[in-house]
Amino acid sequence: MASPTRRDLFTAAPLAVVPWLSGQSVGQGAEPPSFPGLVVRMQEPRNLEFPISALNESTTPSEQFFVRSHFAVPKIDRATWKLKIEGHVEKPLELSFDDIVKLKSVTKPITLECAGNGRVFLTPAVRGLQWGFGGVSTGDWTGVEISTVLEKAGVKPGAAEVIFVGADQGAINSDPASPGPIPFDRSIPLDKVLKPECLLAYKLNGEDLPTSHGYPLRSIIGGWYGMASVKWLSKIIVVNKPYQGFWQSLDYSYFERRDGLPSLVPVTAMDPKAVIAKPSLAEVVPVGKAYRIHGAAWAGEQRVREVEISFDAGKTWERTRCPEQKSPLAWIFWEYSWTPTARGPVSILVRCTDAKGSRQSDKRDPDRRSYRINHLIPVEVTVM
Ligand SMILES: Nc1nc2c(c(=O)[nH]1)N[C@H]1C(S)=C(S)[C@@H](COP(=O)(O)O)O[C@H]1N2
Ligand SMILES: [Mo]
Repeated sequence: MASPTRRDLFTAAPLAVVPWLSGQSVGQGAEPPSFPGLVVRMQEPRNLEFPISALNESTTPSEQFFVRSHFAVPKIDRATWKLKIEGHVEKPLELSFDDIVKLKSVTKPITLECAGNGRVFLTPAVRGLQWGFGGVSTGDWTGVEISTVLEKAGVKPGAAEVIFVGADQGAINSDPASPGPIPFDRSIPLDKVLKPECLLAYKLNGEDLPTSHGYPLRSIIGGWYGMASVKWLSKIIVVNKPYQGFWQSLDYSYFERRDGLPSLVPVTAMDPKAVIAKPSLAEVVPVGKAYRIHGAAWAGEQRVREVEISFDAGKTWERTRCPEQKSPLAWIFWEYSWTPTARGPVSILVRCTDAKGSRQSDKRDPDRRSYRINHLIPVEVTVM
């Protein structure tokens, strides 16, 4: 076993009694990072939200990265663990962890957002984890391009999708229920999975994957909502027909209108979204002084074209300062210098437009069920 990561130390004890430990730096006189802590969205299995007001590094520190787990974290011994690659391939494989790290590796910053991020803002309220703005984080992921491993196995002609299976499992008893215990899994169409943003990742921010983020190996499907990136990988199955597993049919699916009829399709790429880190809801902002409003924006497989801000419920919009996005896969930080001139309540809106012109809407589309939540959410503050 590798030495415990900071996340291991952190999750080993109840949140409330864990002092802020920064691994190696403890005892070396280094300043511990200042961070308001994670928000518990579910105790067991542990699901944790990144408090968006703490946003200040474009790569989220590993111990602050949001956690979304449907089942208990599986115990895996990396020394005996194997990744199976089977199905519609010329040569089924069983790779050890050492086999995988010997392959050519890449490191990329990639943003993961849970498809239910922002669910607490839905009215009427719906079931599911009540995420605020922070079911999203960006990591520096190191691993092997999935195409490298699929090439070794030799994908047979006619392959359509690749299923990624996690080692975690359990039964979902709430409606819709699973047919008994099932693993967490997800298929990805072949044309997406062969792209360079699709990785088998074994490091987050330069260290072994923390247990809660998929140790020892997970898939990362850049540009897509988090449910596509399977943690604690155990098996990869190449299939010649679309897979309709629980996590992409009953769960994580939405209605697409085809010929005027609603048809259920799996959730895939992240929609354009801008979030405000500061000010927070109900913050008091001083009148007559410049205040730096800032936040993040991302648009899945597209680049962010612009982030705009409105102080009059969307009647007029102004551009924020927004750097050019180098890769669509990682969020960018935007900012706006605001000098409020009058006291009183102010409602702030931001909206993101992607390179294809797709823009956040002020209305919630009910066809999206409880996923893909990117309609405009005001942040109300008081100028005093
Ligand atoms: N094996 C497994 N993989 C999983 C999940 C899970 O419960 N089990 N949750 C998925 C969901 S819904 C999300 S949003 C991301 C969250 O990744 P993180 O916990 O590293 O932030 O993991 C995905 N991969
Ligand atoms: Mo998710």
